[in-house]
Amino acid sequence: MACPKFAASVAASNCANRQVKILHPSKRAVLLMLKLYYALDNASLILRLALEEADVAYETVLVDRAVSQQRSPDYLAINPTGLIPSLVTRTGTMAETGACLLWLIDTYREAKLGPSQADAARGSFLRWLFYLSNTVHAELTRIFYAKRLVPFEALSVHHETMAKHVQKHFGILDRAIVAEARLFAPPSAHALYLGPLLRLAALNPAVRRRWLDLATFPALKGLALELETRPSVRAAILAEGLGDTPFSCPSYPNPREGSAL
Ligand SMILES: N[C@@H](CCC(=O)N[C@@H](CS)C(=O)NCC(=O)O)C(=O)O
Repeated sequence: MACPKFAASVAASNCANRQVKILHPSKRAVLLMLKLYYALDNASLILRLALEEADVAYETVLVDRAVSQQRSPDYLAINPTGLIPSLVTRTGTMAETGACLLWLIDTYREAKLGPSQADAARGSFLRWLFYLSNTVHAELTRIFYAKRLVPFEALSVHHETMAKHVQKHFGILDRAIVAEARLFAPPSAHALYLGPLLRLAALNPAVRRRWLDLATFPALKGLALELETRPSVRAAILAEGLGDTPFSCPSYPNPREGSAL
């Protein structure tokens, strides 16, 4: 998720996925399979990993951020927040990464993305899922979108403050991975969420420098390395040009077609 600075980079895609024109809901034909609205190296990567883990048929629709397609009337009809990802299912259109993950967890039980409602670990699992979604992910985006949030002269202080916040969250998660290993072990949705968040954090400088040292968070680093051995990640690497170590030692994507900005 090479967020800032790469918005305008539209290279020839080696992406294996079919790209489909965004259609207004009223024009859509009956859906035969899940449809992921994505942009290369955006938060949609999290759902791509979950779909791959679930081994379910899905198609992808590129939301072309180079032309701000996420703000087009047709995309806003799918997701009024104008954010990526969105997921079209046979029971309706969804958005918000955490909500989509929860739906996938409960719909594709055999994928073991998370505990069932009957499992005693469900409460703790949900606690961390919501923390990832409403705190860690949300605060990370305040680093990427700093220019939308604060005036130019406040950027530096804003970056420093938010970087400290996110580092504190990663510290909490580093300890939780050790204390509640079963909840976080791949293919847990937590792992699928955390890998791409680590990538986002590593590739997006706060105060014009890389600010995240994964060596400081050994459990997170171990989780990233374990994740990278999974076929779901290999499939995502192929589709989005993420390089061999997309989470433990990320580099900017090739093709650099998308942006989280
Ligand atoms: N709360 C949303 C956040 C998703 C998000 O921030 N998506 C970014 C890409 S990583 C986006 O769509 N940005 C487009 C924009 O802000 O215009 C979720 O959990 O799905």
